[in-house]
Amino acid sequence: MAIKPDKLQLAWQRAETGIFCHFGINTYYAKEWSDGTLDPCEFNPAKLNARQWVQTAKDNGFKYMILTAKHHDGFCLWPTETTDYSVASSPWKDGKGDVVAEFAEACRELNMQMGLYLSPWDRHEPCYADKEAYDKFYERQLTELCTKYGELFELWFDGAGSEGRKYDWDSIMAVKDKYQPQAMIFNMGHPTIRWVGNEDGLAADPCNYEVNELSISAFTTAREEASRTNARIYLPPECDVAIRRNWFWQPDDLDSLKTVEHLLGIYYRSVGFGANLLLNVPPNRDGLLDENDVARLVETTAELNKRFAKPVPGKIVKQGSGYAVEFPGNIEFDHLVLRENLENGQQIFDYKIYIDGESEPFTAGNTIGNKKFNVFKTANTGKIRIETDSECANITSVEAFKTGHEEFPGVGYFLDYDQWKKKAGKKM
Ligand code: FUL
Repeated sequence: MAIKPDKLQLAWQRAETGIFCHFGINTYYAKEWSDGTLDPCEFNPAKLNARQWVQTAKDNGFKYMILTAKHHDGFCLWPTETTDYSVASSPWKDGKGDVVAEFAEACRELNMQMGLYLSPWDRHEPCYADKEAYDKFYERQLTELCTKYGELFELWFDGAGSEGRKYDWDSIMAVKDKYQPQAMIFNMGHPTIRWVGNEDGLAADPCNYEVNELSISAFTTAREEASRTNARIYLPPECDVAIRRNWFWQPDDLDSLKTVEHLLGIYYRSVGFGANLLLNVPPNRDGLLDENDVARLVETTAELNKRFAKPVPGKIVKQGSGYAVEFPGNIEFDHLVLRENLENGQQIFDYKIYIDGESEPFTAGNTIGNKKFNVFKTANTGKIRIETDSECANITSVEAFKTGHEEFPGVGYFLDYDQWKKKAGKKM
């Protein structure tokens, strides 16, 4: 029996894409990780405009955003009562500013679903060494974030640096359950969604929503139980990836800004493989998204819109474990986008697609899930047949597209990636 997702998980899966914003003290010292000793005197995003972040995400079709309220260095983007290592000790707005509040307000105004990242690992806070004291400290920080800024769509618990550390997740999760019961929980505590297992933004086929273990970070092979009972649970994956080499804005990594082809490849292999995509586009030292990153996003969106502007929906008639799909007349198409009804859990693990009357499939795959892209040499027909391994499944939509792109984008990159993955023994 497949495990059923709850309504919140389904809504999260339907959101499909989010923008990640890594911003903090690191932004001002060209660092990716810092140890909690960097002086807040450099933090001064004089032109900070969270509306620009949110409008950019919205204009490019992203449905949620996540801001690093506190990264591993412990520096807080809101004036917390738990520590003075925060914006309150910076020159920005004479220590009276609150980045989380500005972000929350922009999300509210522009109707964007908002999420926050709160690193469990804290390299500044002296009480981190005292497990019990730190659990309380962390609960207080989470309480502030859960009570002061409105409704949260997702809470991001990054496992990096926490390998082997046991937190009192029952108490920490009680804070979330009390104040933000609807928020998705990324990967730690009592997770409702999971890390895909790499930071390249890539899922794989099959893309399984049911698991009983997960990797907490890229720096350990230790796998944690997904649930305390070790039962299989429904945990759809989120694929996080940075638009450049680094997560925080850096002055010297523009050369690594991903190409349109690369970003499309990531989209095909995350959203197009049934996972969510969380693309990091970091605010710079002015407190604005970098114009180069924004321009690249806009180009990528334009290409996606061009490819997927004109769906031809198929009429679906279910026949046992198969489906007869009829288009309005003979059409040419090189992409098929399928969706499965997930209300009763994930059901399809093998499918083949045929031109009606033919015995050899022209495309095939494993899972369908929230969304599945199939890319192939241009087909020309009005009728196709889909065979699956599940009688109780329901394919809810089949859309054909003529994109003019028969090649899976970024083929070279993906071949290399697969080889790299094999070598590194990565599991996705
Ligand atoms: C990792 C962190 O160590 C990186 O700095 C970044 O935040 C990334 C999203 O997750 O685990």
